[in-house]
Amino acid sequence: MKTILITGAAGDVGTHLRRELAGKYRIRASDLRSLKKISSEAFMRADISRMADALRITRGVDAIVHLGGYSVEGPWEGILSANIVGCYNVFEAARRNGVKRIVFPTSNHAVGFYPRTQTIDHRVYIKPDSRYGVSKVFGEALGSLYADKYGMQVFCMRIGNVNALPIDKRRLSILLTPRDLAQLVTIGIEHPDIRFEIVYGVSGNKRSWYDNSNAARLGYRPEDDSEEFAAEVLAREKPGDPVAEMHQGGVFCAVEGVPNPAPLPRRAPKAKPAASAATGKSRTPPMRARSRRRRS
Ligand code: 15L
Repeated sequence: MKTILITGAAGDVGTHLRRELAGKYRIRASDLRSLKKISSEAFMRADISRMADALRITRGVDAIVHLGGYSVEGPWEGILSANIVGCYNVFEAARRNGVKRIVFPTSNHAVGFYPRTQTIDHRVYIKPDSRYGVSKVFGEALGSLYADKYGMQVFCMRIGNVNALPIDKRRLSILLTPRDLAQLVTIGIEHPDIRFEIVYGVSGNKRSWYDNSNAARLGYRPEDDSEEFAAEVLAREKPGDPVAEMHQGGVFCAVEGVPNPAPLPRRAPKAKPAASAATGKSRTPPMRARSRRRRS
């Protein structure tokens, strides 16, 4: 069984992923914060803005899923240390420790200034919508460098919004359910031909504004589509800032700080249970109201 390191493991995305991948990989979870462990999981507390910590947590693993860092728009100092210095440290520590495979969850905010009327693929020029988006572009660029120069295998997923269900109109286009996330991450860890790839981390949403043919080429077959929740989501949608409404990145295009996204409605609609392509069975608990945290 492969050992994988998940940085930022205490965050929302990390928590979904650890649950989905439990039993499939030996998981080493790492975060700045302490974490309620899943059984048989190892936990290492670490501050990735320190190279010594990055070296310690990346030693002896087969692959890294690097979720750690700021997960929304925020002050430059925080983004600089967590997402620029921290991201560099994780790539460089992986190289020094001989870890070849990195799955890098970048973000829709690397290209958030594209208009919602445009369908974009993985080859478009970057259009970050925030300092956070710029930091994700930095991570993609670093991945490209480490692939070309040091032969690392880097799988970048421009993630939309990881959630069991869409929380608003924009998220109808960018929802990524936990089991689809797990399927994509598994491709990133296992696919034999990855050198450097960019895909979109979204479910098979009817309203998607991405041409995700690169993910499909690598075998991604999303199981979920936000559309079944569209009527309910649209019924409660209120008009927003016109700049946010026009662009894929939404409010990230219009403001200086983004509280991590709107909490789910108190009563969420029921999910249809189904098997996970990545794991054989879904470990996703029933959809329920959840609050959001700031870091992943
Ligand atoms: C992201 O990149 C964030 O990590 C996540 O918290 C959401 O804000 C998401 O984008 C989004 O666009 O909804």
